[in-house]
Amino acid sequence: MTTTIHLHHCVSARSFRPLWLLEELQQPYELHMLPFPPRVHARPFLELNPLGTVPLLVHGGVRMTESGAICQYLAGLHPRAGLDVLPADPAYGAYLNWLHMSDATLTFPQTLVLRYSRFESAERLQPQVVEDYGRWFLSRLRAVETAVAQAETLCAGRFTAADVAVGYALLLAQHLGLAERFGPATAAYWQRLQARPGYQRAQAAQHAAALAQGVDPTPSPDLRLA
Ligand SMILES: N[C@@H](CCC(=O)N[C@@H](CS)C(=O)NCC(=O)O)C(=O)O
Repeated sequence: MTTTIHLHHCVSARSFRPLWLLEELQQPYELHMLPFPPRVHARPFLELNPLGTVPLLVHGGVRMTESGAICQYLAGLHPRAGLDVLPADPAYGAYLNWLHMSDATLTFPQTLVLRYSRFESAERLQPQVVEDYGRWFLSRLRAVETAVAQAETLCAGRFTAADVAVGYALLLAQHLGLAERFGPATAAYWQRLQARPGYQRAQAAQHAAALAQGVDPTPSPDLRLA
């Protein structure tokens, strides 16, 4: 008997990374939708994850809360799907670098944009922080622009979990109104990612699960354009 994968998720939050990867892998899972932020609107979730953050992935005795690590874990469990890059592959280092860069370097400045444009009370909003960290994010996208100007995907000459992890930063940038400032190669790459059936299935899955579980299916006001 296979062990069920449980993914705790908020619409269009970082937990979209593992959701998208599960759809690319075409593996079964149970999706548990939460209102955003769960810390405020779903207090019992704190018993499962004291941080109150999503994703939370539970797979038998395995419990994970970092979206990049979950992508690596799931891709590694299903090597025949080809979304993983093995240590013997010359692209292994680049693969790990993109997986880690996706959150530590790319989503991190976006979090400051979110916080100081949406999360804080009116008197604590910081337009200068929003502009500075928006620009910082865009300058860090130069790594992506350079890579996808030369190839269809980030590494290994094929679509991997790294494209899912970095692709989510592009989705969040779109919600933040930063996508118009993508370089041409990044904009074309983002179009290719959105055209993937796995990406579209993940979007459809979160929408259907939100409706079925009584959660607002639109991204939280904190995650979409004001
Ligand atoms: N580094 C973690 C960050 C997880 C995280 O901060 N998730 C956000 C959603 S995008 C969250 O749950 N925020 C709610 C909160 O901080 O209360 C990851 O990549 O998964």
